Amino acid sequence: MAKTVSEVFIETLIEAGVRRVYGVVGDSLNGLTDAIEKSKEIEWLHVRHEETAAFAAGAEAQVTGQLAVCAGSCGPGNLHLINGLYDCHRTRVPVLAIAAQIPSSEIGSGYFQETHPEHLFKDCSYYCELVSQPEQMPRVLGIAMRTAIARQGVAVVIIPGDVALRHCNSEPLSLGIGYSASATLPPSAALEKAAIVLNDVQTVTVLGGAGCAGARAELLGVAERLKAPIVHALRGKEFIEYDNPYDVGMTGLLGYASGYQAMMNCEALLVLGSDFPYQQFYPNDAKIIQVDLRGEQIGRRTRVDVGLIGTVKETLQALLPLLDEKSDQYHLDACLQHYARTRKGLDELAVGSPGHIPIHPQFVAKLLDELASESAIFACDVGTPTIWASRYLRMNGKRRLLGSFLHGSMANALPQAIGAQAAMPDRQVVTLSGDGGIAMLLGDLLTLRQLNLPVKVVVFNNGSLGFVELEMKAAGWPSYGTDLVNPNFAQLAESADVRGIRVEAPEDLRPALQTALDHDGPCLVDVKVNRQELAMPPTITVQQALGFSLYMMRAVLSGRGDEVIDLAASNLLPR
Ligand SMILES: Cc1cc2nc3c(=O)[nH]c(=O)nc-3n(C[C@H](O)[C@H](O)[C@H](O)COP(=O)(O)OP(=O)(O)OC[C@H]3O[C@@H](n4cnc5c(N)ncnc54)[C@H](O)[C@@H]3O)c2cc1C
Ligand SMILES: Cc1ncc(C[n+]2csc(CCOP(=O)(O)OP(=O)(O)O)c2C)c(N)n1
Ligand SMILES: [Mg+2]
Repeated sequence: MAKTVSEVFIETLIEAGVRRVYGVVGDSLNGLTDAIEKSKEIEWLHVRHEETAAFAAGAEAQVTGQLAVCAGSCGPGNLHLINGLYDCHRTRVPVLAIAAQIPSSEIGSGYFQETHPEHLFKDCSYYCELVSQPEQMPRVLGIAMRTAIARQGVAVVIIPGDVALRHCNSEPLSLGIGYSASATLPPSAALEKAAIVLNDVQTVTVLGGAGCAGARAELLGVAERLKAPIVHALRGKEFIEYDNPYDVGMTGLLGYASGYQAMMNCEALLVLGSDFPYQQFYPNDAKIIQVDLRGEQIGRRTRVDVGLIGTVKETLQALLPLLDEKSDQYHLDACLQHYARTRKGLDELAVGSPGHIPIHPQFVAKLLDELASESAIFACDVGTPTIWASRYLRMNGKRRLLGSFLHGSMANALPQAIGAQAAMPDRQVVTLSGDGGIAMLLGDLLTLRQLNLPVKVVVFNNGSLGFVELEMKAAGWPSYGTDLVNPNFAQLAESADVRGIRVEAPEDLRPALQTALDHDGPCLVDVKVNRQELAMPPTITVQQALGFSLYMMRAVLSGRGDEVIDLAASNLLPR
């Protein structure tokens, strides 16, 4: 019997190694979900919001390195995918989105639920095409999957429900390409130019990013030769920070003073696989050499003296023999000492004394770091959880840290944890969730029970949209619209048959986190943390300092002196 378009579609996914599709069902998706149901080799992961489906697929792709798939029904169903797909696309992970469409004969009539996904998904995909007849499907699907893999991003296949149900004469096709990236080497003249710059100066600092994955030995080798401190951008943390004698921390608004100073005080900056976005944190006078696989990324954030289009590993292998060994390491030593002081300062903030409430959020992150497994996958929400994760979670080459670091969307952690846990059932998966973040896609807490995913959700319950509150203060505004009236999230979890633990006192935190991590199933720990915890940038501009005192004045003038006292007391609170 001839197969349907849906059957061939799903068989093609299976042939390409896809084992899961995240989504919410709908009439226009019936053909595809029916084909999934009949197949033993692929699962439908039923979530409660399509945005979750897209974030989950992105997380799966990030932890496995392989193509992941999400789906939404026509109109509102696939519209809901969009924010998550932006995140996947900007994070450069291979994700295929299936956007079901209204019946093909109705397109253009303003029919019920009609949208034009070709336009809507354009900005968050490399490929986005409508399948309007059965013969077209295998080729479009093949191109979509290859594009997602080869360009590392999102591809969208739009398919009307009626087309998915028609007969298809083709067999499932094989992609013919694998998942591993090719090595790229810059021309030797460019390498020589870079070597001349690096040999010519006394002090070099390396800024490393996510592009350093898999190039650890080469990175350390070059730092050793150049006596160069290594600063990392947030997405490079996973690969760069651990067991690294040249590590001087992160830079940026959430970064460390030591990372900032190491970059500002060098004569040459070697940027390796990083698209660190904040221009103000690049040095003005240093010579800059940038290595990036994608030529178009070079010079986007700062001017560049030598740009090398290449993969970090191979480029450094070729560059190393051209570099003279630096005889003096005063720059490295000074940066390392500064880092040790900064680190000590941060660690001193991450303590909790019995009886002293509210709990410092740093203490929660530090304990989680201590108690989580060697191969834990963490997902941190955008907001202050990103700060605590970047400062207190230690990576080791096995642990992973997921976030919405490039797109910066709230509510990413729980959906990403769903995808990571579904793809890696044997790993411990832990979220650092904001109370704002968890509430935004709260419906998918139910997914943990429904899909039996033993994710551990840790809520930093500060009763506010804290990160924005901090931004408002820095800019001189009194906080407005940032209050959150929260339920007891632990009780709420319990009502959804997810284990819930509420923690209000520092002495209860360790046992609570341990219980949660040991629990054989999903668990939510709701931790009441200090609202006014300052996370000041490593260097404060005059503008920001002015803004800050302005906040104090405005707060007093608007009769909110109590809040100012809170704010000041935070630094004095016993730890
Ligand atoms: C609330 C919030 C606050 C933040 N604050 C900070 C902060 O203070 N400090 C900070 O650092 N970040 C911060 N971030 C994250 C920031 O927005 C960026 O996402 C991050 O700095 C980018 O890190 P990256 O350069 O390592 O990764 P990416 O931006 O992903 O860049 C990686 C680069 O490497 C290239 N590449 C990939 N593979 C290879 C390869 N094999 N060889 C060569 N090149 C390769 C890519 O083309 C890309 O250009 C914050 C995010 C949030 C949400
Ligand atoms: C979808 C979305 N909406 C709004 C914002 C702006 N924003 C960034 S962080 C943040 C507050 C997050 O609050 P919460 O999750 O409670 O974390 P906290 O900072 O309080 O720890 C907001 C509103 C955003 N980044 N994404
Ligand atoms: Mg909050």
